[in-house]
Amino acid sequence: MKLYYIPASCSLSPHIVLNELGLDATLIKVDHKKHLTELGANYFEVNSFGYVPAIELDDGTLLREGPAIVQYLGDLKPELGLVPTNGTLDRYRLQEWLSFLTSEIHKGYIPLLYSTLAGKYVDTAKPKLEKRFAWIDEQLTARPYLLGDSFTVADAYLFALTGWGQAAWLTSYYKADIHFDNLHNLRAWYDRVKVRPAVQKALREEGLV
Ligand SMILES: N[C@@H](CCC(=O)N[C@@H](CS)C(=O)NCC(=O)O)C(=O)O
Repeated sequence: MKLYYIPASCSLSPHIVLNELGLDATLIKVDHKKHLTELGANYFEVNSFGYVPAIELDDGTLLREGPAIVQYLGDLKPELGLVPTNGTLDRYRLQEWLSFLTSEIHKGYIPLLYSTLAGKYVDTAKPKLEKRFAWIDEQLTARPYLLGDSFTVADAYLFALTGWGQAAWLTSYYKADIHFDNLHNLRAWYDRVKVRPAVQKALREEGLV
């Protein structure tokens, strides 16, 4: 299996999941400006949209979209509990989180990352995003992970996204300076997830630590 990734982007989520599962995958870095893989191939020929993550299975099948990819990976080793069993309410709860993260948080960042183009819209978009993070903070009051007592693929996705609000290179250049200083549950959750060996391995493999 291959994972196409851009360091520190949303593809960190399936990267963490691969490591949590102990799956052996070839990591292929993509240059986000030139859309060339590190092997020199045109990435648009892999994914015509040009974005990561994408995984290529051993038979050549390509799977796109982070929320689908992490569920596919989690289902390869259900015994590790990274995804609840298909068809259960918990599984729909996971999908509820993944949908929320992809549409409300991930895409909620876009005006901040393209703040020059977005102009005054940033003034609307940023408080919306902050409100959503505050809501996540509340959800974490009584539980250590998004779905309850154990880490799931939703935590891997949120970890990739929360990193954007804190990375100095993003916050200084863009208007993505979302701070979590007053969101104590989210801060504690972030620190808890960050020390996981699979997360540390992914950060090292992407050159982020
Ligand atoms: N709908 C996609 C969006 C993925 C996405 O936005 N990827 C960004 C990185 S976080 C990317 O590859 N941007 C480069 C580009 O679009 O050319 C998903 O959820 O997987």
